[in-house]
Amino acid sequence: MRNVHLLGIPMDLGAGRRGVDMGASALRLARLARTLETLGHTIHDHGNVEVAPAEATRSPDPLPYVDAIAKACERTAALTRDFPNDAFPLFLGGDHAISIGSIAGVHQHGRTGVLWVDAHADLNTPATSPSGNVHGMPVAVLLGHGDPRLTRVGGEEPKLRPEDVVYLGLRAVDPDERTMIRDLGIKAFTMTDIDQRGIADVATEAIEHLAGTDRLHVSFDADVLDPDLAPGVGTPVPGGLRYREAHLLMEMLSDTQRVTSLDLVEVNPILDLRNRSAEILVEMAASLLGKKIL
Ligand SMILES: [Mn+2]
Repeated sequence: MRNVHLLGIPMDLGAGRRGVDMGASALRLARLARTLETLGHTIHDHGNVEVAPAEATRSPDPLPYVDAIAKACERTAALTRDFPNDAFPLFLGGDHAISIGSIAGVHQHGRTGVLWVDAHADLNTPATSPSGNVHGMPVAVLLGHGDPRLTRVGGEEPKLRPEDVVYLGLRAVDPDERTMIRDLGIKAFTMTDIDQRGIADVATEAIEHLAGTDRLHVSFDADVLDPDLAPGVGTPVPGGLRYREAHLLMEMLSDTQRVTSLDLVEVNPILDLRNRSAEILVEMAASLLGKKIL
């Protein structure tokens, strides 16, 4: 049983569409804490990190919200650094830029491998990004590439090594990101791999690839799920993970007993249907934290 430390980061400054700042509330309303307590875990809810509202922080910078994003991520990293070493931090986004802070924080507790479960690679830099939205950049930032105001969150050093990152569920990758995945040698499993090999086989190889790190962080973007299943996401892409594929991945990760922290990001209640997407993400967290069918 784990000491689960919840931290909300109600931020939509990295996204192109507004509303994912309400994702943390939606996940709490979907009975996240109660569900995990029922499994026997102890919940420590640290509330939400302060995030400046978009209207108050927009600047003429090419990345108009970069200072506010950096500040919220810095706060996230600092709080996480102070969690006990055996804590299981669970971060409630917010858009995916929050992972710049969450992973900078958990990395202070040991070398961290990351399973990036996402339709997108989030590997753009300001030079390559078609949109300029920071939620498309967190993996690049954590590897040490991009705007220095972001790469230095939680310390100057890169927080991740390319060999410690695995993508799962990719299906919308920009040309420059494709080049960067190849150049850096990042392990990546696309939806095509999952279609051809099955999720069990892919999950097994992903987990094996990340066997060498002290910690294992799962960064779960709601848009990895098929939009028919989870419509309440900022950037829906057809052809995503089905219900049982996603659960089996979580169950297999749980069985390894190696996962030490989790992000749940990109739930957009404005686009959702009766909080369905948040409820599915709570189910995912439960499966990752030990919920079994039998
Ligand atoms: Mn993402």
